[in-house]
Amino acid sequence: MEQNPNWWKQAVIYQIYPRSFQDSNADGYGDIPGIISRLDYLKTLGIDAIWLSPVCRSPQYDNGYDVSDYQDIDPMFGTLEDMDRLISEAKKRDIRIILDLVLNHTSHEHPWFLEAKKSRDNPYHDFYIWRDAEPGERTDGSIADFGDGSWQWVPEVEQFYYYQFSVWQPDLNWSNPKVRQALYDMINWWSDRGVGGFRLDVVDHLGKEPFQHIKVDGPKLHDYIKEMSAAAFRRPGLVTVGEAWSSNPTSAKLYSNPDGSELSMVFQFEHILLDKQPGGDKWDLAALPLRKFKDVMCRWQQSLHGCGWNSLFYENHDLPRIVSRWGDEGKYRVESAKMLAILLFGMEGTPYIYQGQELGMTNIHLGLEEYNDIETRNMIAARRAAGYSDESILRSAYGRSRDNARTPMQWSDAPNAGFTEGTPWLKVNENYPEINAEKQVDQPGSVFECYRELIRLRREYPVITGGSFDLLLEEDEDIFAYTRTDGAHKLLVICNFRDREIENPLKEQLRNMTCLISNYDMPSDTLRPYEAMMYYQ
Ligand code: TEU
Repeated sequence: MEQNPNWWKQAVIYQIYPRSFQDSNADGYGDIPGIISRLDYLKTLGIDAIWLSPVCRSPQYDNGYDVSDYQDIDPMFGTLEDMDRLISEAKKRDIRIILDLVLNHTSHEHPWFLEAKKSRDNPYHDFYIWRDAEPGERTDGSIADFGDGSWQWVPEVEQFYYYQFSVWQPDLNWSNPKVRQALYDMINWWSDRGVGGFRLDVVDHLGKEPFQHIKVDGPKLHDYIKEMSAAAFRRPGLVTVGEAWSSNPTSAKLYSNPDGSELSMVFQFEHILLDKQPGGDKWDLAALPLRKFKDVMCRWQQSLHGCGWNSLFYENHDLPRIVSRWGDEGKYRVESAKMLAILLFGMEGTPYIYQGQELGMTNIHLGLEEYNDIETRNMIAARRAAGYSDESILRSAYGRSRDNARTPMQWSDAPNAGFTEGTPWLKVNENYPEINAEKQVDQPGSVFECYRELIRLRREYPVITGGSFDLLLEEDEDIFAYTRTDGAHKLLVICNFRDREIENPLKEQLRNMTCLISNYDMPSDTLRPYEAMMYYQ
């Protein structure tokens, strides 16, 4: 694999949220030695690379997406030596480590910011984005809202700094070449340590123009990415994936241009944004409109074929559990978790599995006071102030809170699911005696074994990597079916999204094909609840 610079086109990437994966020192937080102790589990699953959510030093206001030292490990997770050991232990198992780079902003405790706010002529002042007070504007330190994005007053310099996420995450000034160079140097320092790739947090925000109210897709964005790529991403085999909520197939072709001038691929979120009320935000829940979902996936598959590259995912540390979201977390949990997996793994692109997805882990019911995530807490406060009932707020949090993904990994039926011998930082889902890794590894019929087999199939059948995509049964309200075709072979995937038995309009077509994987034991002419099949010829 080392020889092939595009290894990531056949690869499957596994995301670890370190604070929730495996605790090794009983402090209730997952850590790097804990990850090392679970590498053999990941090898059994068959993944090629691990995307590690941020482990750099951070005051953890946004769980590490607020970095105070890019070149050190947060003591919560271990030391730089632990990180070096993780890289080498993973390498022994042919697994690469992908670091999460938060380049849009730093923590307010980063030394650059501590310097920047000392005086207007400090050499680091220009590392951030400042504006003077307007005449008559309150300057007592309160948060001022300035249209798009927000500004926070700093008395020492009598100016506001700009931030797009929390007030503890001041935005870096990307128009300053010194900022960009400092970041590129840092990236190269990590590559020299043996890191195999990078996930770029909110990459579409890097070209922001706060004074023109532009947050994403700024005019200089792609120039910056090209410059960064030339300065830091041209190492053989390095994989890069940008998080780009605003991307569309046109911009994704730039980001993932096969000439390698920008990134390997981006995460796009068009499918993720479908199940909400029109005009509402992510907390205003709605069912998944299946036909729209099919259209969106089909458009991305076809638009990037041959001229870009997709990443394939449903879950990450910001999103709810997919089986609770688009499947059935009750009676048909196993069937629907596998159906969703089969659907995604037949597509063109690089699949990502978020920790616990391979077990069919579900959302968690927390009390309103138990939510930990900053985004959820802000929502609860805002909706209470706006008069929403606690019941409706809870429903939104259950459906969409980022904490759903952040509950500890369920390893076994031991106390705290085998995650920690201390008190976990966030509650373990109480379904862990039922849903855990120990119960699933090597157990025929488990969700884990389904993912393991899907990973194996991607390696064995080139049509999955390279075939062109065609949607079948476009108008069907219940079935998602498609083919992948290359010169020699055809793959056909058919999935029933409903919890009831329905006709299988493709049954004749399947007669001459071989079944590679399905989620029911015995064949049937109908499609049973959440039935999914992948056929080949
Ligand atoms: O997320 C970017 C982002 O836009 C999120 O705020 C997203 O809208 C939200 O989580 C959806 O629920 C990235 C990281 O993935 C996230 O964890 C960080 O909080 C954020 O950037 C700031 O760094």
